[in-house]
This record gives sequence, structure tokens and C-alpha cells, in this order.
Amino acid sequence: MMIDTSLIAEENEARADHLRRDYDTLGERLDRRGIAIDEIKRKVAAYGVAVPSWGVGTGGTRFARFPGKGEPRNIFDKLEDCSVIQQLTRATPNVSLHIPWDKADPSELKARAGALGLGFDAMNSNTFQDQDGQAHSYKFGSLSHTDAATRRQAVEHNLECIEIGKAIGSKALTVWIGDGSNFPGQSHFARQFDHYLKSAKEIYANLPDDWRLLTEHKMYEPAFYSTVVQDWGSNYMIAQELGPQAFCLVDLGHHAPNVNIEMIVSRLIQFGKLGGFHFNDSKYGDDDLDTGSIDPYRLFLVFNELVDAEMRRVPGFNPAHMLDQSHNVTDPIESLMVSAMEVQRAYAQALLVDRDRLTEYQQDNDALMATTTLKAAFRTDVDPLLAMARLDSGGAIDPVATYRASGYRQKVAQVRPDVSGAGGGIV
Ligand SMILES: [Mn+2]
Repeated sequence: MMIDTSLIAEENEARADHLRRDYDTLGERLDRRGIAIDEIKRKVAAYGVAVPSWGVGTGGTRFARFPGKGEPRNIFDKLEDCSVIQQLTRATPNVSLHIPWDKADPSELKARAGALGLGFDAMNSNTFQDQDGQAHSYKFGSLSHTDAATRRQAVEHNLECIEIGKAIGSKALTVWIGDGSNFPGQSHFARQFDHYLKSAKEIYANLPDDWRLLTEHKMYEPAFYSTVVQDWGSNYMIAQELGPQAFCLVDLGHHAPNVNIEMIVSRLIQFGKLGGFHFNDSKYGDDDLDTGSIDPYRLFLVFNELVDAEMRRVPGFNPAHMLDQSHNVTDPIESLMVSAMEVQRAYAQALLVDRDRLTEYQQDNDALMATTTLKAAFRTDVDPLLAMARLDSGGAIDPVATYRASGYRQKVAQVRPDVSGAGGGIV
């Protein structure tokens, strides 16, 4: 493992007494509400959110990128950073790869990840930028391009992602395209969407039987007038057109400000098309801020819908969970650890909702008590529960403090040379 286990034990030892007392106190409070704390802890411990390989590098904006020390040089460095996050939080067992950024020998990828205790989540294709030596440019689109040869090239790239994914044990392909237009009249909406659907159908036709195709919508950027897969409505139409293995992926940042995302989540669950999430937070647009850093209540409300579906045992309900955010001013490992814990927190809080009472209040149109029921769960400090779940499974009671005490960043900075501000990768 990347962090010395004796250091983790030592750090935990210093915090274990207080944690046990806090956990017992919380257990007593929950018991009065008819909730068994160990049962919630068991569910939280079994929960995982995937880390995007590109998340462990410093992000940036279209203005600049300011790399940190010890930036990962390649996918193998990225896997090591991801394993630190998993080792300390025990909440991130899988990594999501991005092709071609993470292209490497699949057997080496699988072996290294396995040795580090990691698996692979959904594959991500990239037809939003040109690669060296590429025959056709994506400047004016990829899967929806007016030129058939460009569309073909974009389809082939996605098929290659499936092949790599098959070799490393992935079971899903996430497709996000930057296709759109910057001027009214630049593109014919219907023809463009038709091109997209035909291309997507070719990808879908090559999907292994046990795979899922996740399409991700995004309101704007890089196109600023219209975007081909702009909203959840377009996304739902795509999933319907393609077939039973196609699902919608919801990135929390890819909606207009104040849109009721939790209701979109509910709609997609109701019609069997919720495929997964990219978690992050935002203030103005697709800001890619750390999950739960701006509006933790909205994150809770999303999880309230997910837990509701889990409790109702909705058939086929199994969305993929992944973080997708940009770390511009923090150490990416620290941000990803805190974000993974924020996602777990929202899940734990949603598990505390008194659903029988909530249903009664809804039935009786008691708006005040219904919303108070949600707030009671959201206001519960579940920190001791999350920390105990980590401690039980060999993680750190305080992952950030333990990470800082380990000196990991300083150590890797000695072997990984400083890099320039090139490269980005937030979708
Ligand atoms: Mn995303």
C-alpha cells in the first residue's frame, strides 16, 4: 500500500477514544428514533463512489492551469494516487479511465490496479479534442458531424474504448460529446441530432451483453449557442431510441442554475433510465467545485431520491456513482477524499429519513411536517458513523490529517518532475 499501515494505526489510536464516545452518543440518539446505527454503518461501509483518473491531476480553467507539486505523470502514477484515496477513506474502490489520456497496455493496467486494491468503473471516450495524427478534426463536432468520415472515426474511437474496457473488467461506457454550435443557423438541429443517433446506435450495437451505455448531457460549453445532448429530455430520448442497455448519466453541474435536479433523478428512476452520476457542486454554472462544498442540501435531496428507490426495490435500479470535479486550488487527493466522504454523508443522512412518516405527511398534504422530516435527517451529524465505518475497514478516522502526516505529496514530488500547465479534462 502507498501509505504505511502503521502510520494509519498510530493516527487512529490518537482519535479512537473520542470517536467511540461520539459513536455511542449518536447510536443512542438514533435508537430513540427507532434506527439501529450499526445497520446504517453497514450500508455506508458497503457504499463506493468511483474516482475519475483525471481528477487526481490539478484542473484548470480556459484561462490557466496552475499545477501542484508531484503531479501524476501517467496513468500508473494516477492509480497510485487513487489508491491513497481508497486506502484512507475506504469509499473509492474503483477508478474511471479516460481514453486516450489513460491509454496503456490493458494487462499492465489490470495488474497494477489489482496490486493496489483497485478495480475499474465506466470507460470514458474523448471526441471533444483532437489527438496527434488524427485524420479528421472534431472542431465542428464528432458523432454528429456533417461529414460521414469524421462520424465514423468518432464511432471507431468509442468501439476501441469498449475493447480496452473489456480487457480490464469495465462494464460501462460513458459518452459525452462537445458537439453543438456557436451561432444561430450554424447547424440544422434535427439533421445534427439524427447524425448523433445513428452514430450512437452503431456504438450501442457493439456493446457486450453485460455492458451499459451511459450518455451524459451538458447544457453548454464548449458550444455556447446550442448543444446536441443539451438536457435530460434529449438524453432520455437517446436512451429510449437506443434500447434497454442505454441509460442517462446525470452530472450535477450540467444543468441551468436552480434546476430541480432531484426531480429529474426521480423521473429517470420512474422510467428505468437512470444510469449514473457525476458528482460535483456549482455556484454559477458547470463550475466543477468539490461535491457538497456549496449546496450539501441539494446533494442530500438527490440521495433522498436514490434511497427511496433503493427502499422500494425498483427493478433494475443500479446507477453508477462517480466524482467528476476540477481541483484548481487544492491538493486533488485531499479534495477527492473529502468529496467521497461528502457523498457518503449524503447517503447516510438519506438513510435516516423516516419514510413511513414522510409518506403519511405527503398523503395528508402536511407540507410543513413533510419537509421537517427531511430536515431532521439532514441535520443529523453522521460524522462518527462515517469515521467508524472507515476505522472498521482499515481506513483512517481523519483521512486528511493522516494523509498530511504521511508526507505522501512531498515524497512523490521528489520523483515526479514539475509539469507545465498543459492538459485539462473536465467533462
Ligand atoms: Mn461529467
